[in-house]
Amino acid sequence: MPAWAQGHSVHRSGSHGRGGPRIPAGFGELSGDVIDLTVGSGHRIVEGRRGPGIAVNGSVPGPLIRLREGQNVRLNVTNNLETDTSVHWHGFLLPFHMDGVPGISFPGIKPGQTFTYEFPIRQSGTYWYHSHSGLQEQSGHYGPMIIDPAGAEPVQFDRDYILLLSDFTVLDPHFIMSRLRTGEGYFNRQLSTWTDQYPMSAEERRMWAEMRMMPTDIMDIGAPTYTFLANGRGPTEGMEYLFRAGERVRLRIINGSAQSFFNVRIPGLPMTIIAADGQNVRPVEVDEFQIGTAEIYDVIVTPGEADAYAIVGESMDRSGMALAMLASRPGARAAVPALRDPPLLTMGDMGMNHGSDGMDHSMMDHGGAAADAAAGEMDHAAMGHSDPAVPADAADGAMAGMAMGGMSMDGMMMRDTTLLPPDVAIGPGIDMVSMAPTDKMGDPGLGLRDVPHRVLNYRMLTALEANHDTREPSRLLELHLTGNMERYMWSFDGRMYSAVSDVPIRFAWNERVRVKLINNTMMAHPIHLHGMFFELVNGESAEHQPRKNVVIVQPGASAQFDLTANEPGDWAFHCHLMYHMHGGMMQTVTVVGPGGGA
Ligand SMILES: [Cu+2]
Repeated sequence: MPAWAQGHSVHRSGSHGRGGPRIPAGFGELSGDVIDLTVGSGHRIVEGRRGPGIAVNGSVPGPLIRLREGQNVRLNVTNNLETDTSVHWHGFLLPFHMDGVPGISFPGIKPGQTFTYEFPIRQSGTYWYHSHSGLQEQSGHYGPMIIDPAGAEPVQFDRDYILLLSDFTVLDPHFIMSRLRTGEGYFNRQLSTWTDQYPMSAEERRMWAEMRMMPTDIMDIGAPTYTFLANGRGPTEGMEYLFRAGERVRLRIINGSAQSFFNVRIPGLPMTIIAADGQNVRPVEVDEFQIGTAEIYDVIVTPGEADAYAIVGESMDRSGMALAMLASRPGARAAVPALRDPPLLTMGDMGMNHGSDGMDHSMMDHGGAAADAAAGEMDHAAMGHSDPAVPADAADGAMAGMAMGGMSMDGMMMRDTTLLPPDVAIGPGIDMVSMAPTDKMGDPGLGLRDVPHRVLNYRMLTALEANHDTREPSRLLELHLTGNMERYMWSFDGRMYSAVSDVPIRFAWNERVRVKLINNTMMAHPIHLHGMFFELVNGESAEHQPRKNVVIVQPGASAQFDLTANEPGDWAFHCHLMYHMHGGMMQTVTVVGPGGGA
């Protein structure tokens, strides 16, 4: 046992201290009925840069926990930090007091204390675990889990690998949070160069400035503040997976980052998606997919005769990439593609899109070659009137009409709160209201709407096994995702978690509900429900709507899921961008038990 893991003999540094022992990248494997985990702190060095570290069993990521469906597991978690910690078993069906969310499921784990989780394993697939305390995920408190099925796997494979994507910073995450609250764009390297690359009219400049945003503000934090990691290793640190030509390789890809979306591709190698958030889907072949924070996709690839293939996890803002290699021999390396041009936000991403198909074909994603054209297109296409059948003057007329309807392009633009239902709390926590949010289940995500190959979107996901409950939902619950970029306030229905932590969203026992999430912000939010799977309303039959527990709600758009409320207790429901959750975008969901109590 490394010295740092021996609680009695180790100096307990602060939870995000940069002192203490060096924490290595990569992880071992644990299995069995009793698993012992120790949370401790130290420092990490990624590509020569030293940053804070919180490790589980001495590594980042923490150990792979590999269990089998049908077993019972006891997990003893010892806290060697100076602050409280917790472990949340992401995506697990379990008794709610084993879910690991301080303040909702249990009080948390005090320094020096050991907490024992125990629950039966009722599912199979790829999952992960992470801290639900403070900002500890940013410093490395996360790890992968695999639950092997009780029966046969639905697909065959020769190799089985985990690719856990994350983001590393040398900064204390509390410093990042405070800077996000005081200076939007501080961590966005694109800001200073944007106006040079893409000339704007004075009007456009004023609109973006009034929102304290730029069209490139699609992630709160990018490189170089972040270095993107593959299994804890930076892009130059040699993460590789061995293969022989013709083998079927299963890659279990987990987005374990604090705050990053990735666009994943393997140039020269198509990927067959076989599971989403741990749940089997009908195999679907793509060349690229976007993975939001906390999402999981299992893919099968069949490498050919090439010496190596690059697995590229490009950050959504294209400021950097996580990188690993499929290698036919140790050290084999493929060419790494350059970062693509950053995508641009559009008026469609402000909920002004009138597009029909859930797709926004406006000025987005034209890349550098079309940048000049894009700037010119902004007047019309960017307003959502990209349909060439709509004459420009008609489009302008529509805009004028909307302006008369309450929207002003001046002052507090795009904040017509009369568009919100009466149960939304109107206040300084809302700086934008989507005017015409459309369902974007068919949207592959920012930066991927115009790429010249096959890209996954939620409409392509189909549950492999039929869903148990195919009842029509008996009610529609509409929830608005709301925020104030400048003050970094985030919320559901205008209420930050601190204001509603005692006022849960209640579901009756076994109630079948359709939940509609409407994004009144310009950022994509990966919304996560604990303790249950929901089914994306993506055009599939009720029997085969894909089961997930994270759904990305695109900027200015809506997304829907159906839920059978059959796991009693109190569950966290939140944006999985860690700084958004910490900034208030979280609620408690209570499922009333069959006897009437929680
Ligand atoms: Cu969010």
